Amino acid sequence: MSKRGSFIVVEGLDRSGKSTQTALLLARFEAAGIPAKLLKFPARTTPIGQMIDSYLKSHSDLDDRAIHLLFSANRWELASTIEHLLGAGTAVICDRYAFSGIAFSASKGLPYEWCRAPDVSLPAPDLALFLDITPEAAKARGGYGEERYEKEEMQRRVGEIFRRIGQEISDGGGEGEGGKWVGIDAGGEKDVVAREVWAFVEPLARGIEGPLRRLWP
Ligand code: Z5A
Ligand code: MG
Repeated sequence: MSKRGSFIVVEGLDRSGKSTQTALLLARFEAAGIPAKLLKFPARTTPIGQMIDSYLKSHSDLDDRAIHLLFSANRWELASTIEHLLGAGTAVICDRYAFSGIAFSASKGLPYEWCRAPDVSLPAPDLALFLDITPEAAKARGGYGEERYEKEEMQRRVGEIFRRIGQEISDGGGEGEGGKWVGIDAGGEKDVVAREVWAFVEPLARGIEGPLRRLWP
């Protein structure tokens, strides 16, 4: 039986190096001759993504629940693309995913379970890598940008919720939930972090025999 592609998600706080590491990871796959595709959420170019982009840049305002549902809808827009790629044997690397959706909205005070609900039954990653960095170290990488969530106190609350998500996935054994969750010290040099990332990804890189799981069945 031919293997499906592996689904790898990279999460983390602002400036933890997600975009840097997902790009390096894609290059690793390409160097190894393994077909892979890099996706990023929010996917800002779709119709829903454009509304999210405008909100993040504070060009428009939206109710907290409305923007949460748009972030989730943005993932659903691409869910069938993810499934087709994986089914065709292509690995999917994702720069942020549903865990960001929960962490950011719950940090604003929305109920955790409510935040999870719209993402139920999205494709579940086989591996979620959480790039762990202190807000202070993240800030030292050039300070926070201009977008609306890039504030130290918000980032601190988001970090706490990410850790709760990771704990729940680990407690549940990962099976049938969010795949396996691994925390990585993202405070080191780029190539050091990249080597650690690859050490976790490499065993899955050439594909997976089992079926694709769903988030939070
Ligand atoms: N959001 C949400 O609320 N709900 C959702 O469902 C989703 C997202 C999916 C935009 O996300 C916002 O959307 C985000 C969460 C919310 N709000 N915040 N914060 P985004 O992904 O588009 O934007 P971002 O989180 O602000 O990502 P970023 O700034 O692009 O950070 P990054 O990708 O993690 O870092 P980077 O670009 O790879 O690196 C940042 C800088 O550090 C850069 O200059 C690098 O060269 C440097 N860097 C990277 N790694 C290192 C190391 N190891 N050492 C030194 N310097 C480094
Ligand atoms: Mg980024």
